[in-house]
Amino acid sequence: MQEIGLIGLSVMGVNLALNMADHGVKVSIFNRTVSVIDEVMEKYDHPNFRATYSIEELVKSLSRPRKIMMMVKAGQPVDMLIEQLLPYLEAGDILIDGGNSFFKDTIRREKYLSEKNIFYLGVGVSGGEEGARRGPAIMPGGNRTAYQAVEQIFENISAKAYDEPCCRYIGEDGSGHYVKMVHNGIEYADMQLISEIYMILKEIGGLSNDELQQVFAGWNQNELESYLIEITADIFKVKDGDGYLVDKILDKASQKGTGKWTNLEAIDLGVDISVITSAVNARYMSNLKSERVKVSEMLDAPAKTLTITKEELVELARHSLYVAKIVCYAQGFKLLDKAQEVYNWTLNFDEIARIFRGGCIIRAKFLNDIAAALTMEKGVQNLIMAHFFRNIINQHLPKLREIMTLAVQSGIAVPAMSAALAYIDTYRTADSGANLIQAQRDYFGAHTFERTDQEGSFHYDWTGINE
Ligand code: NBP
Repeated sequence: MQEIGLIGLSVMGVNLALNMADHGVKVSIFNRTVSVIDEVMEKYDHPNFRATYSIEELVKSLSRPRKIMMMVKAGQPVDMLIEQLLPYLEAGDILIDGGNSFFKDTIRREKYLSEKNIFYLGVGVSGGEEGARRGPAIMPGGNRTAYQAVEQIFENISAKAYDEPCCRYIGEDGSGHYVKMVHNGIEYADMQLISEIYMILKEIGGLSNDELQQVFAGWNQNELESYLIEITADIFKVKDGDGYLVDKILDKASQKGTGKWTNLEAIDLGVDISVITSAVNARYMSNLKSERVKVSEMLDAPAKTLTITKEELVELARHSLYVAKIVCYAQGFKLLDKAQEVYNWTLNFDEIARIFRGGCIIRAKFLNDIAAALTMEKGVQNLIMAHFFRNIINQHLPKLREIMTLAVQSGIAVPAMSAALAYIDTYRTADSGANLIQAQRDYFGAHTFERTDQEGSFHYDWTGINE
């Protein structure tokens, strides 16, 4: 009998199946378009694969309790597949959704299947094609006991960071998919921050692609070391004809929706994730290419002025990017913190940081520091308050201010960087301007206000002041 069934043989499914098979797991494979099954068998011919040509055949090929992983397009396909599988499943079987499903769908499906005594695991998988093949980061959510039946397989196939598997049980029902969603939100923000720094260096500093390649390769040797910085350095190497490929790529960024989910969710929960929000907005704006071209001819741009040396600009950029990245991860963890309260999960933040250290798109050296800070200062309300990070922010914040000034004076759009700076300034402001907002609310709507010098709720008859 086979140990696990995998349905959905597109990019992620095939590579995860191969990864499992390479780790000695006997995998039954199935795909809705059955010709794909033969193509996969022909191309890979793995001794641990068994091709099955119907849902029934797939289920019957598996040892009990059956473990079936779905790697299909998120949304309706998952619900349809569940209904197709249900007639063949028995109590105790374990159905796993490894796609990017919306966590509320996962909560609903888990409840629906648990009423039928079928376990449902919502598992976030990150790392794209290469990750799936060589070792992804895995974020499993659902019934803990059921998870133990697949824990060994998932830990074996996952990426390893510092000899630890990048796979830890996250929590109940939709928590694994939630953490994956927040991971993707951070990913959007991280990419936007890098792209803003690229524009500053290119437009204000006048750095060539060769110079940019060297800068990013150099940064990948220090505190900024990460997958996204590494691939950015690689991108600047690629020539195309007489120029570089990067310069010929249309500046319209696509998205599949997980960044939008993160933002909608943060708004619902009342958590400020402004860096992630700016990143999603920047992608929307990037798609207004023809309008942007028109407006570029209507509105004057300021002269780009570099008042420091190129080397100094690169150093400012390095430290500013680091501070902005800290804010973006801090916002992501703040959202997770609120989510555990709202959805009744117990999330282990240092473990989540450890998962992110390998296999996934946001893997970065400084996740070690995040994990260490969250371990040493358990319960810290915000990563920014942790000793290690507050020291870095205090040290480098003036550089972020300086580079923002340069960008603003030169008319370079830096929405995510400035959101990071604004978040810090808002967060470190003991006395904000919200007293005035409360006064306005009370003025036009009698919404009442609290006072700093007295307990209770107050209303003032503002309309009487001009009589
Ligand atoms: P896709 O997201 O492109 O989905 C294609 C697969 O879904 C095919 O196997 C297709 O079968 C199957 N499928 C569809 Br569409 N509708 C179906 C239905 N009603 N019943 C059964 N199967 C159906 O594949 P992917 O890019 O490999 O991603 C798989 C999952 O992993 C997604 O949820 C994705 O968001 C997530 N993910 C992707 C990445 C990535 O880098 N691509 C990374 C992390 C997570 P067919 O061949 O018959 O059309």
